[in-house]
Amino acid sequence: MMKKLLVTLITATLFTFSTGLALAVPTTLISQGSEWQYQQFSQPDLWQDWGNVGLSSFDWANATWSTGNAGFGNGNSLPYNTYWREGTDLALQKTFTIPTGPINGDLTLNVAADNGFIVFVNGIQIAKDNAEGYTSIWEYTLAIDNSPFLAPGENLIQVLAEDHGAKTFFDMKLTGDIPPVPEPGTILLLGAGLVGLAAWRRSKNC
Ligand SMILES: [Ca+2]
Ligand SMILES: [Ca+2]
Repeated sequence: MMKKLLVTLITATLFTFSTGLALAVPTTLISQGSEWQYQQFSQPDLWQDWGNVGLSSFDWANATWSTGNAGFGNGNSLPYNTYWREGTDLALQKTFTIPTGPINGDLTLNVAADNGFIVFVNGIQIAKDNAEGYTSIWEYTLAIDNSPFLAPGENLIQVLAEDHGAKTFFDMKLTGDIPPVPEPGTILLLGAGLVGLAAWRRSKNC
């Protein structure tokens, strides 16, 4: 009778716990319209040597940061929150928090950019593209392998955005499947289950 009860309790506990881990929920790590630190610049003009543009193309350490919400743009084709002057480029940075780890599978990066963008996370380049013509929400949908560069806690994202004339725009969104933090009740139940399991094994060995 006691053994049956323990086995039921352990089974229920492990099922609850594993179900909680498996049901990762779509989580927005960076949302559209987020607040960023940014600096506009025209030297160097990223477009002049786009193929070689990388993290070191901008002096991040000595930047003069302003704070503004995406989208960054001009004109009125896409509504924007922060003015980005034609013909200049943008450096942007912000931190985002991964509440638990690990993430299940790839992240999804959505970008709207006129004309080009490069994204770095924790110093590693994860995306780069450039196109003529205006952009749209979302012109780019990219699968980003999460494993090499992301960690639970605070992560740094940096972006170089390029314009080479007329209208400008930049905004992005980063989403992923994040396992929920187990509820305290689940942890207690798991603890009780493990204690029960230990007691049952002890009684079997006696
Ligand atoms: Ca430019
Ligand atoms: Ca443009």
